[in-house]
Amino acid sequence: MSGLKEALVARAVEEGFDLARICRPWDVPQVPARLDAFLEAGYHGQMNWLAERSHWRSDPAALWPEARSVIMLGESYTPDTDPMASLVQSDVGTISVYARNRDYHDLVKKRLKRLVRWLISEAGPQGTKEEPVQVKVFVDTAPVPEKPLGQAAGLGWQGKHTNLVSRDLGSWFFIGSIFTTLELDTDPAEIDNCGNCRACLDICPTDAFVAPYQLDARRCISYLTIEHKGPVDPDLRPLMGNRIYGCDDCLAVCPWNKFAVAARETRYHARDDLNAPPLAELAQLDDTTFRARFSGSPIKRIGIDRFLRNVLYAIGNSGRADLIPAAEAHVDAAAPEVADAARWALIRLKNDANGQA
Ligand code: B12
Ligand code: SF4
Ligand code: SF4
Repeated sequence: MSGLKEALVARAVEEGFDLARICRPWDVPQVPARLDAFLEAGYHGQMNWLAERSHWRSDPAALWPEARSVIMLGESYTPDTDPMASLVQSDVGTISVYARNRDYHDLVKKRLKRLVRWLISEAGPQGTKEEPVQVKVFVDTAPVPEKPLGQAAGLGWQGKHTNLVSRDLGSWFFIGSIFTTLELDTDPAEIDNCGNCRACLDICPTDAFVAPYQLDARRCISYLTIEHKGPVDPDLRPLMGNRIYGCDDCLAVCPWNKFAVAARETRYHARDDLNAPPLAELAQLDDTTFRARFSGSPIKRIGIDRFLRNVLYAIGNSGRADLIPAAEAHVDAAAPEVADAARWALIRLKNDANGQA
C-alpha cells in the first residue's frame, strides 16, 4: 500500500503535521518491563491513572487487537522567542511553551479527525462494506505509550530527558496517533542520537532524573505544577523558581533544537499576556477571571486553587518585598493549599527582607 502511504504522508503535512511515520502496534516489546519498573518505584506520584490501565499503556496490541498499523504524527510547537528569558525576571511567572496559547489537545485532535476522514475515503479495496476500515485517534490522554511508538515509527528517539527528539524538530513537538486496521507499509525505527551529551540531565532544577532516560516524576516541576494535588514538599518549592505551569528547561537546552524552525501553527505562538505575566496580577485572579483568562488554554484544567498555589510559591521565591501584599491577601484562603502557600511565601519574603537565608 505504498501509494496510499505516500499520499497519506503528504496529506498529513497539508493538515499541519510536520512528521508522519508508521509502525506496528507490537513494535514496542521493551515497554512492559520499563513501565512496571517506573510504577514499582513510585515515580508516578499521584498520577494513579498511569498505573490503572498499565496493561494497555504497556502493550498497544492489547489496547486494540484488530489494529495492524499505527500512524504516528508529530506537530511542531517550536517557540519564536527564547523560552528561558522570563526565568530570570523575579516579578513574573514562567509558563511552559506548550501552554502559552491554545490547548494542543484540541488542535491536534481536530487535525487527526480530518486526516482520518480523508484516509477512510481513500482507503480503496480494504474499505469495503464487508471489511470497513476502522480507525481510532489518540493524543496524550489515552493509555498509549506515545513516545516508544514514536521511536518505533522513526519520528525521533527517546532522549535522556525521556521525551522524543527529532533530527528536524528537536524537542519541541507534540505527538498524536491513528490506530487502524489497514496494513500500511512501516518505517524504520530511529536510533539514539544523544551520544555523550547530558545537557538536559544537568540543567534540571530539581534533579528529577534518577539516571539518563529515567525520570522520577515526583520531583519534576511539570508534574508538581500541573498534576500534583495539595501542598508541594517544602524542600522542592524553592527549586521551582518562578515556574507556575510546566517546565521546559530540559527541552530548551537540547542541542538538536538548533535545526528547529518556529511552529507553522500560529495558535501555538505565545499570547502577549502569557509570555511573562506579572505575579501580582495573577495573584488577583478569582475563579471567574481565571476561567475567562485561560479559556481555550490547557492551564484552565488545573483550576484556580492549584494555579494560585503555584503563583504563591513563585512569589515566595521572588525575593521581592513589594509582593508581600499579594501573598497576604491569601493567608485565609478557603483552599488549604492556597493558604499554606501564602503563609510559606510570607515567611520567605519577610526572612529575605530581614537578610536571612
Ligand atoms: C505522564 C506524562 C507526563 C508526566 C511524566 C513524564 C514522563 N517522562 O513520563 C509529567 C507530568 C512529568 C510530564 C511532563 C512533561 N510532558 Co508529558 N506526558 C505524559 C504522558 C501522558 C504519559 C507518559 C508516560 O507514559 N510516562 C510513563 C513513563 C514510564 O514513561 P517514559 O518516560 O516513556 O518512561 C520510559 C523511560 O523510563 C524508558 N526507559 C527506561 N530505561 C530506559 C533506557 C533507555 C536506553 C531508553 C531509550 C528508555 C528507557 O522506558 C519507560 C517506558 O517507556 C504522555 C502522553 C502519552 N500518552 O504517552 C505525555 C507526553 C510524554 N508529555 C509531553 C510533554 C510535551 C511534556 C512536557 C514537556 C510538558 C511541559 N513543558 O511541562 C514535560 C516534560 C517533562 C519530561 N522531562 O518528561 C509530550 C512529549 C512529546 C515528545 N516530543 O516526546 C507527550 C508525548 C504528550 C503529547 N501527546 O505530545 N508528562
Ligand atoms: S521538565 Fe523541568 S523539572 Fe521536569 S525533568 Fe525537565 S528540567 Fe527537570
Ligand atoms: S539535551 Fe542532550 S542528552 Fe538530552 S535529549 Fe538532547 S541530545 Fe539527548
